[in-house]
Amino acid sequence: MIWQPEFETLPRDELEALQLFNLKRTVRRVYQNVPFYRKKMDDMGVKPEDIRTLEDVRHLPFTTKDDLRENYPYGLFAIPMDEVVRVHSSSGTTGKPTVVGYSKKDLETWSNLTARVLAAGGLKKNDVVQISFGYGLFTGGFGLHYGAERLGATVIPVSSGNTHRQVLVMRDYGTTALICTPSYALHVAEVIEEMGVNPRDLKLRLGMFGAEPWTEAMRKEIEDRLGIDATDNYGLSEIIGPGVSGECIEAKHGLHIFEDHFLPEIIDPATGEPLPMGEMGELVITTLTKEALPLLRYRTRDITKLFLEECPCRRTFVKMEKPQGRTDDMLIVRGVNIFPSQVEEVLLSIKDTAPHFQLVVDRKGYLDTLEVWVETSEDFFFDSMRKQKELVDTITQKISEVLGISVKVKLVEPHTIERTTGKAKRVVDRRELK
Ligand code: DLL
Repeated sequence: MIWQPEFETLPRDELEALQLFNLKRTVRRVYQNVPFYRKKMDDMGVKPEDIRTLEDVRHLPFTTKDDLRENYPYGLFAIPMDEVVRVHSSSGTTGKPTVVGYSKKDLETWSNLTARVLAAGGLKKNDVVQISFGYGLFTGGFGLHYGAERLGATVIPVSSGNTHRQVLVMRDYGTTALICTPSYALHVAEVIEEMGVNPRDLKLRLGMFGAEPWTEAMRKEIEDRLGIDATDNYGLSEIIGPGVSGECIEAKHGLHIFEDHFLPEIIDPATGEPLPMGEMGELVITTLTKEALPLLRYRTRDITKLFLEECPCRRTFVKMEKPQGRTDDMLIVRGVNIFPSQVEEVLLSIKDTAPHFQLVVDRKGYLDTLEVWVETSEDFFFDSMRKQKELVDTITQKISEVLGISVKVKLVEPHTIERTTGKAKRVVDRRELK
């Protein structure tokens, strides 16, 4: 099903005319209302009137996560706070996450966009949807919740965690569609087997997964073990949350970007130069309709490519390949974004540790684990076991608090963490995306 066929199947020329109209409007709006953008554009000598074609987007300034942090919390908002009806936030470095805002109309748009994702993944009005993304500041839970409701499905807002209960809910409430991260879906499959629940007692038929990278092999495994059709969807808080792009169940090949709301570009991450269609590079997005937090050329740091192909689903939107990597050191562990610099800041605040550490990410079964290996200072290492345990406890508590997920801390002897001549190797990622 296509949720908004009047937009999703627009002929390309009409779509581009709509994009240009909204691009001009967005540029005018940020120039007038957001001092940050006015200054950036003035410095570059660009005026809103200079935007005459879609290609002119390349004359506009980029926006980065750091820009959002520097203007924390509300500095880039383009409407007065009394028109902001919701905020969400994404993890960032210590103390300064990225805060994003929505107007009433933005929430309306967002519900339609996540309804599009779900409809593209095969969801129908008579489905029972179990939303196992976290509800709260993270955009996953609420974002997809409103889309599922908008579509008219029955929503179970179970949120994340307690897998045993998730399985019971799934069986007893007759869940037909599961919404979470792909790694969690595999974990759910595992727990279903452990609990001895007969898959035939479940009504599950669909899964819409996102918020982290996954592969075709993982899709196949999820589909086989849960007996469902699984589709991928992508988004990021800064742009809106989930609802930026989604796969259609007909092709399961590339994620249609909702181009009537987002103008995508692919750039060379090193030079910032735009790359032609089909080349791999960093995805950059300009929002076309956002009111509270419109962003010009937001650098997602996600690596992908764009391609246009006639799709059996009839959508005319450009597709992006499943994103597989990032240009920065951000890690996604159990769906939570983590920067090594967050750990560094914590360690720097604790006595007796050396500023040498490594994050070791692995996968036990289907769940990500995060170990933090920390070197102690020379004089500390030979101290008592009791003192070592105290130190481990302090570090564990502080890091878990800052990252928002549980970690295991291991103390290692001074000078055991590999030193490199260039960039420190802060991350050892042993997860194999099969
Ligand atoms: O993860 C929004 C979301 C929620 C998307 C639920 C889909 C479903 P953030 O926490 O801001 O927002 O993280 C955004 O996660 O820049 C990518 O690196 C990564 N990411 C999101 N979806 C995918 C995906 C949400 N389908 C960051 N494949 C993005 C690969 C993804 N990576």
